[in-house]
Amino acid sequence: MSQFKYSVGPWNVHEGADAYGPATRKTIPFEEKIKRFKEIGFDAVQFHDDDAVPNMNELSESEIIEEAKKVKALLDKYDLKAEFVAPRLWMDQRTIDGGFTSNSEKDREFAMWRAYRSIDIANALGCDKIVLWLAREGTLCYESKSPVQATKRLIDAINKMLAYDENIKILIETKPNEPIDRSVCPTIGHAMATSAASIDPSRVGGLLESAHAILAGLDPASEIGFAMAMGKLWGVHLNDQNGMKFDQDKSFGVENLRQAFNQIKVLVENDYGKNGEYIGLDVKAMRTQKDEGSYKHLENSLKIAKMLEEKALRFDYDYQAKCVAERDYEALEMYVMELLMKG
Ligand code: 3MF
Ligand code: MG
Repeated sequence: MSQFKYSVGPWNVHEGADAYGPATRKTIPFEEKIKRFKEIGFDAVQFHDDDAVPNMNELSESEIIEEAKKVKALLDKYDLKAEFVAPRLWMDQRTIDGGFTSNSEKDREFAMWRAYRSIDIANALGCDKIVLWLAREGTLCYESKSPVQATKRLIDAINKMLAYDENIKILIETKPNEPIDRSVCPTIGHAMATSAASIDPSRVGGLLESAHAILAGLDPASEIGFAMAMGKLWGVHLNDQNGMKFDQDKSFGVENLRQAFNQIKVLVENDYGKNGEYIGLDVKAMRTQKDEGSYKHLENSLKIAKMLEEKALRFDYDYQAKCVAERDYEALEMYVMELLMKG
C-alpha cells in the first residue's frame, strides 16, 4: 500500500503535437480521460481554469461557476477529487508579454480577472489550491522589463489573490525557462522568497516539478527538501528530463533513476502527503506512441514511483549511519546502487 495519493492533469494525455509537427494521436474526450485516470489508480485531477470551463472568457462570472459545478459532478461520479486549478495565462493574446508582469496595465487586469475566476472555479470544484505556473512571466528581450518591477508585480498579484479569498492557498510552480527565456521565479528558492514577501506567507508555497529543477541545473530531490524544510511543499510534479534542453516531461525515473529514488525517499522520510498533498505525475507520452498507448506513460510512471517507494522503505538506515560514521561514502553509494539494481 502506497502512503501517497496521486494526481494527473488532462494535459498529460495529449495528441503528440510539438513545435515542429502536428498531432499524431486522436483527441480523447474529457470524461473518458477522467474515467481512465480512476481505473489506472489516480485519486485526483489537476485543472487549468479552462479545462474545467472552456470558453470562460465569453462567460459571465456566475456562468463560470455554474459550468465548474458540472465538472464537480463529473468528478464525484468517478470518485475523484480536484487537486488544484491553475489560471492558464499563456495562451491568450492578452498574455503574450506575461500576465501579472506584463508591461501593459490592461493585460495585467485581464490576468487578475483570470486569477480570480480560477479561485471561483477551485471553490466550485471543492479544492483550495491555486497553482501558478508562470509560463510567460519573464523576458525574451532582457531590457524590456525591469526584474525589480516584475518581481514586485508578481508579489502584488499574489497578494490580491490572497485578499480575494481568505482560504485559498497559492502554489508557485517554478520553472527557469520555456516558453519564456528568463523567468521571474525560476527555482523553489525564489518561490519561498516570494512567499515570505507576500501578505500571508502561510498561504503561499511551492510546487516542484522534477524536469523544471533539472532545467535549472538543480537537483529535484534537493529542491523538494528545501521546500519541505520550510513546510511549504504543497505539490510535486514528478517526471524526468534528459539534461538541460527542451522540457521533455518524460515518464518518472526513466532517465535518472537514482535521482528519482532520492525524490521519493525525501518525500517518504518527511511524510509528504500528511496534510492531503498529492504526488502529481506531469508526464507526456512520446510523440511516436500510437493511440492505444495513450496512457502507458501514466501507468509506467505510477508503477515506477511505487517501486521506488518500496525501495525507499527498505533503505537500511543503520547501514547508512555506519557508513557515515566511517566516512565511507563509496560503500554507501554502492549500497544504494545495489538497492536499486537488485530485485
Ligand atoms: C509546464 C508545466 C505545466 C504545469 C501546469 C499546471 C502544462 O512545464 O509543467 O503543464 O504543470 O500548467 O501547473
Ligand atoms: Mg508541471
